[in-house]
Formats: sequence, C-alpha cells, structure tokens
Amino acid sequence: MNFKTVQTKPIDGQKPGTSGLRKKTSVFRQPGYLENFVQSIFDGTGGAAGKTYVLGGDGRFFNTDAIGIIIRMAAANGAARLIVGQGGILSTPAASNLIRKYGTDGGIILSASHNPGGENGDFGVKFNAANGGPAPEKLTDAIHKETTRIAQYKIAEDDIGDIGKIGSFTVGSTQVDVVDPVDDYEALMQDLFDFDAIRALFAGGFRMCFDAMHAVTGPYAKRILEGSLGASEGSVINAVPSPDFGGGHPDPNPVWAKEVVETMEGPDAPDFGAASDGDGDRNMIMGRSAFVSPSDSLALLTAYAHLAPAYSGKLSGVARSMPTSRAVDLVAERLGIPCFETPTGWKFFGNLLDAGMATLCGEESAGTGSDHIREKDGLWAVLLWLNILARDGRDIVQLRADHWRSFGRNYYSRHDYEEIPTEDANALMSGLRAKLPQLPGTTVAGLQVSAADDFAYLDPVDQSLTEAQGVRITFTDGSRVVLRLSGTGTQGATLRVYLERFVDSGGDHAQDVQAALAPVIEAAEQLAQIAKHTGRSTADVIT
Ligand code: VG1
Ligand code: CO
Repeated sequence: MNFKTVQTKPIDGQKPGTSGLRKKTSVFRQPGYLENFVQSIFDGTGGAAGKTYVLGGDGRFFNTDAIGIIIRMAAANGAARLIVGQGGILSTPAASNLIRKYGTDGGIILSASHNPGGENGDFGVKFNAANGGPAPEKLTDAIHKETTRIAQYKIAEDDIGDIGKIGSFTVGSTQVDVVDPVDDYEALMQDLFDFDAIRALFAGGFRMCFDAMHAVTGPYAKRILEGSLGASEGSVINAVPSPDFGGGHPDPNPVWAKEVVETMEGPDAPDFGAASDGDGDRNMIMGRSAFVSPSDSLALLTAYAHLAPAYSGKLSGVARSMPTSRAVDLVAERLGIPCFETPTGWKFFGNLLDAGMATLCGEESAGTGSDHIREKDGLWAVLLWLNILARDGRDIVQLRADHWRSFGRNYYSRHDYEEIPTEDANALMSGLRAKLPQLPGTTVAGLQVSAADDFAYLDPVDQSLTEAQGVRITFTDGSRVVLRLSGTGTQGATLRVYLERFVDSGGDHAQDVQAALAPVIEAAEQLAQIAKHTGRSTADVIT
C-alpha cells in the first residue's frame, strides 16, 4: 500500500454548527474539501495514530465515496482499526452504540440528517468522541482551528477492500472490520425494552405505520419491528435507503412526513404512527388523527418510562433544550427529579448523561434519547412508546388526554422562516437583543412580559459557559416566545420562532394549536418585527 502526503491550503467556512459540518454536496465534493476537514478532525483530536474509529453514514449521495476517502486517510494517518457499517451504512444512534460498546476513540458519521440529500442536496460530517456523543464545543473549536492552518493531508493511493461485504481487510497496517449495521443496535434495544410485551401487543392485532422516509432507519425498523417484534409486513414504509431519500425531505414532522400523516388520518388508521429522519436520530409520534408534539412526547415518556425494564426506578433527572416546551418540567417536578435546560443540540446533554445527572433528554425538534447512548435515537423512542402502550393498555390519544387533564397542556408550535438573507436575520436578532432590558413589565398583544433574556448556559459539570443561545421572552400567564437562528442550514439563515402557551389542568385542552397560540404569535411578530425584517407575512414551515 502506498501512502502520499498532499499539500493543501485552508478552506474558509469549515466551522461545525449545531451538529457537525454541513454544506451543499457540491461543496463537499470540491477537491480537498472533505480531505481537509477529515485531516483536521485527526489533527484537532491528537492524531489518528494507533486509534480505533467507528465509520458510517446515512447512505445519502456521496456517502460511499466519502467513506472510501476516510478509510484511506485513516490508514495513511496510522489508525489501528476501523469499524465500518456494511455498505457504509450506520444510523447515528447505531454509530454511538458501537463507539461505546467497543470502546473506540470516537467515530466519524456522515450525515446532514434532516437536510435533503442528492447531488444538489446537502452533505455533512460529524465527529463523535469516545463517550459516543457529538464532539463538545471544545473539540469542534480545536478541529475548526486546524482547518484554518492545515497545510497537508495524508491518504492511501491504492484501492481498498469491499465495504459491501461483512468481513475484514487491511489497508497498510490498519484493520478494517465491516460489520452488520443493525446487529449490535438490536441487541441493545432488547436489553432496554420488554420485547415480549411488545410482541404480545402486535400478536393481539395492534397495528402501526413507521415511515423510514427512504432514509437510514429502514433496515433497522424492518428487522426489529417486522422481524423480531412481529408487526405485520408493510408496517414499515419507504424502508430502502436511497441516495436522495426518494427526492424527499427526511424531516419527521407533519409537513414532510406526509405519507404516514395521511395514513394516520385516513379511514381504518392503524393504532400508532411514527417516522424517523435521515440519520435515524429523530422521531415523530402519532396516534389516530393525532400528532403528538415532540415536547409532549418527552413529557409522556418521562411520566411512563418506568413501564420499560431499563428505566423502572432509574430516572435520575431529565433534560430538555431551552426552546422545548416546559411540559416535561411539570412531570419532573411531580416525580421529584431535576430538570435541566440546555442550549439546542445534543452535544449539550453529553456531560449530564456522563455524570448520571439526567436519564432522559429531548428536544422540540423530535429528538429524544436516554443514557443508553450519547445521541438522540429515533427508533428507541418508538420502542419506548410501544413498550409503554403494551404495558399500559390505553390508546395513545387517550393516554395523552389523561396526561393533559392531570398536568395541563403546553400548546406548542415552531414557525420557521427559511433562507432569509443572513444580514436581515442578524438585524432582526440584534434589534431584538437590544431591546430585551426594556421589555419586562411591558404589554405586547395583550400579554405582559415577565422576563426577557438571551439564553446562556453554564454547564453544571464542567462549568463551561455557552452564550447567545436564543432570545426568550416569558409572559405573566406562562406563555413564552423563543427566537434563534438555525445552526444546521446550508443556505442563508433560518429563523426559528418557538411558541408556547400553557393551559392548566382545569382548562379545555381541545383547541386547535395555532388558534390557541394566536396571541403569542402576535406578540412574537410585534416584538421581533418579523414581517418587516424578512418581508414575509407567514412562516415557510409550521410544525
Ligand atoms: C436542529 C434542531 C436541533 C437538533 C439539530 C441537529 O438544529 O433544531 O434541535 O439538535 O438540528 O439534529 P438547528 O440549529 O437547525 O435549529 V439532526 O437530527 O439534524 O442531527
Ligand atoms: Co438527525
């Protein structure tokens, strides 16, 4: 095997965002672009020599080529061993599990998650650390620093073995083990959940529809739901990963996961509906004609997690991202466990999970997970739901109604304004930030502001401070508006407006969500002048 050192120059903009480096696929395919970033990952984390990494991706366009490049680079940099998903496929949660199970030094996951794939879509690369979780800011900063001073990268010149076949080959002195992407993940799920109870549920005629959205969870869901648990054949739809996700947008929300939504709203709908995203770390949950908001799902899972063997009597605490509704806070309070509020992005849960301070974590964007790995996990959430439904016996819609009756309901919605010129988005945010100190006590759209700040997070484990994580404005009736700019987009800026209104346990919980939120939506508009700054009167995506 011949190795070569290639001279290169820093490329601007290789700064990881909320979850890894995401760019247009065409950008990643520019000569040296991927190579520069991968070499910077190695250099920013103490070098690859003697290390073991997990490697896989969500199967989107350029996945296989990129895996080949990374294998040849890891070998040239002296890595001892690589564990690669067969065909280059690994869901994000499966990769996190492999890193932990085999005690590797980390992993490289190729995905732009919910962003569309294909030649004209997006591509992404993220580095996960030895705990299986997304690199914390300290590491992503170190990697970024390397991208600004890189002068050369190393790569093997010759062809390598076939990653389409399970087995092993070597590249120089690096051993490459190609593994089944599902096996270890399924074994972990069997440890956590009551598979017998779920099997009995399906055997009793329970029906579900799981939309894999032509993305990575297809093989996992087929094997586990239809194979091991006995869901009827065809319960998993769009199960074959395709390089462009069937031309779709693999974002599991009611706007993009249309097929399962139509099934769940149609005649003779199954009992339970779900969907997952591009890399398998998110979940959408539905009952018959009922979308369960991710924030409510987190609250309900926390309330009923004791029905699953792994979590019975084991909840040390919960954590949610700041924009996620405060429904879970109410459950934590009743359970007498702490509830942590973190910035958006799974990397902020890592320390809490490692320290045993939180057991369940969740985000409004449909990411839910636990201390079983260090990533959010779409299929895990579906299995926990199935476990709960199997053991509780109630229909999911009934269970949620009972929950609202007991705890009150946090009406919740997110309004996204996409591809806004970056200057306009920045002007909106800085205008809003400037007036925060004057807001408390004032009345906007009939709502009185009780507090207004720009969220800063002091990590209780390592005392690191992360600032400017989103503006939050709370009103005296418990309503709340949060505004922040997305850190995963690849074109212009995306403004996310998070809206929440609480109606307590005595109230009526049957209102239409947008109607219930109307005063909060109006307050957000008046406070942030969204129409003026963006030139748009409504959001592009409402979830
Ligand atoms: C979005 C979500 C955030 C999530 C992140 C990565 O980030 O809002 O909750 O952690 O995507 O998820 P942003 O910065 O665009 O709001 V994934 O499944 O795309 O890796
Ligand atoms: Co994802």
